[in-house]
Amino acid sequence: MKLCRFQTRDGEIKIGFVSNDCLLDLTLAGINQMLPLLESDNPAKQLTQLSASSLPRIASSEIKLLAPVERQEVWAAGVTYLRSKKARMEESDFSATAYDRVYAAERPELFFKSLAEKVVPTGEPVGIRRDARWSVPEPELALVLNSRGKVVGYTIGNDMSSRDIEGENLLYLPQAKVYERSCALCPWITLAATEEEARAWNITIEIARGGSAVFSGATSAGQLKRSFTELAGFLFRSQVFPHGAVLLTGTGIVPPDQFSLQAGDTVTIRIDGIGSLQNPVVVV
Ligand code: DO4
Ligand code: MG
Repeated sequence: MKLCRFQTRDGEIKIGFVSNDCLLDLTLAGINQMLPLLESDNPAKQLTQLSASSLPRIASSEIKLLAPVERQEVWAAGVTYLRSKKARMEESDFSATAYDRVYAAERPELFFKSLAEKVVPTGEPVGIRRDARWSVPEPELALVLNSRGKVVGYTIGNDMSSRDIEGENLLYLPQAKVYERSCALCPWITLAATEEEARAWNITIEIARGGSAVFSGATSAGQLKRSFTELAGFLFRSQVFPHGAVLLTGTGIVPPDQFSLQAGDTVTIRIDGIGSLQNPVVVV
């Protein structure tokens, strides 16, 4: 069961619901925003109680899919897969112990990634910094959390990163991670999946240049070292999110060191159980 936000040809923003492979407009059911729905402990139950047959079907050619965030802050966890720890320790002698320690520590690395209004939807360009030499996408399973820190759904995030800036000095992390067009989210929020089900999903990425694949990689969400409740619990410690939050859970796929994104590349990320996120790349 999936939810989305979409824009009609006359500019209206609406909430959609995928039922039996059909996209249904939830306006007639009185649902004009995602947040109140995500605030209920079981949005999927609320949606199954709707009479889907009475809701208008939407043709995907008639609408533009938006990022599935309204006022949520987007945060990210880091160094949660062995692959990410290894790559980062190689990228920086200077910070290698910090990555090693945080992978093993009780407290995870969590950092602010984006305001909702800055999130890039599928189809629109993600950015590589003009002052970076080494830029990569990070394909990540993202947890959709309500204001009580409960995981109510899942989406796909791309935590675009400047590896040379991060590698030069860990204090530059906010510049390596938070810049124009550095965060993209898939349009779909999958509801009603347990942590056990979500950990069985495969995560894949393909980067195309001039019509050919220049990098592809895969992992499983099951390789994530920390539990979803652990990550959400730390994010909500001494912190409030009145509109909920989206938490990217870290990357388990890192391209080889000689690879850097270029303007004109296309990044496609897929996660079983959710769908796909595809963005061209521009220099910002
Ligand atoms: O420590 C830097 C960021 C790590 C990260 O974004 C990841 O592992 O996905
Ligand atoms: Mg990341």
